[in-house]
Amino acid sequence: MLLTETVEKIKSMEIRGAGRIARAAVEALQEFACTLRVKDIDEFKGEMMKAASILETTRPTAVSLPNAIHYVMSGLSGDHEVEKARAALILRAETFIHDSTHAVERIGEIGARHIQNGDVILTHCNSEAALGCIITAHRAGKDISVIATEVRPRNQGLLTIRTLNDAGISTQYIVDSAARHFINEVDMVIVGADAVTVNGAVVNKIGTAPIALAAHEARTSFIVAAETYKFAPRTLFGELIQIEERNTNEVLPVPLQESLPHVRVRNPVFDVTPASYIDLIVTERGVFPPSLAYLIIREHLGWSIEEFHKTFEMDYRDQV
Ligand code: RUB
Repeated sequence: MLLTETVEKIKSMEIRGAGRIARAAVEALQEFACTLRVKDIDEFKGEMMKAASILETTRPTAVSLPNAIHYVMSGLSGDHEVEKARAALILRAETFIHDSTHAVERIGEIGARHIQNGDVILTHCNSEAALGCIITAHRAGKDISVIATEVRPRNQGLLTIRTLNDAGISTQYIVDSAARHFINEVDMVIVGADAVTVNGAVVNKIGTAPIALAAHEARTSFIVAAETYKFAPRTLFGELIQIEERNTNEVLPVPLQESLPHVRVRNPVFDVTPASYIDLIVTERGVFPPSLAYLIIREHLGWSIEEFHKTFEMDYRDQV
């Protein structure tokens, strides 16, 4: 079943990156809804909620995941007949996948306008939104080059350099700790986001914040490419973004760890870049300074303010 498979793939990071995680979860929910055989609407909603909860806990940081699940599950609220509820959910799933794919393309077009001929761009991790900006600028004929980091411990930089290589973009590959060394050769940093909080802070792959600090010190532009469904509505009500810590064997092999009993390995996967280090956030709805995060959460996530308060003060589970 796609649901079980998707849960495993997201947990193991075979499916990774905030946008891809959200689309995969929505596809799994859609397939689950299509194949679910139940006796009545209560059972249908109950089974869908269980599936949604399982998917939502696969990775804790990427806000695109609960936002996407919330959007799809909200389709269930009004209906009392199984087939109508099924159809509403499937329609929402299709809409999310379509809009999400379109959002990444649109971000690429808008972000590419900020890239000038001759620019050297540093990127960290593997973000389809950030790479979209770079590749669109290259396709528009701009002569650009990229510095891509390795991204310890999971080496997502390898995915990035393969994509850039396939696109024919001249790229330098560096270890994460070399970012400061090269920052004066860089015109612009472009990264993606797993979450944007109401105060405009950006949660992204561990190592993003020190790059932002180096860029700030060097007066180098720091741009975040993030779809509006990466903005975190619950931060408006005081909820903090949970920073995932993964298994320490990603950092040091277990036998080596065991041979060092006084050493505790830590493996946080994301960090928080403060709004003051971010010049612009490129979304599919346009370009915003991070100080306008509240506006995006309020007006561009697709809910009216009344629905917004109602839905985010409670869980979608309370509503369906
Ligand atoms: C991925 C990561 C990416 C964001 C944005 O971390 O930090 O920069 O998710 O990616 P991980 P996208 O590899 O741990 O999932 O723009 O593709 O949504």
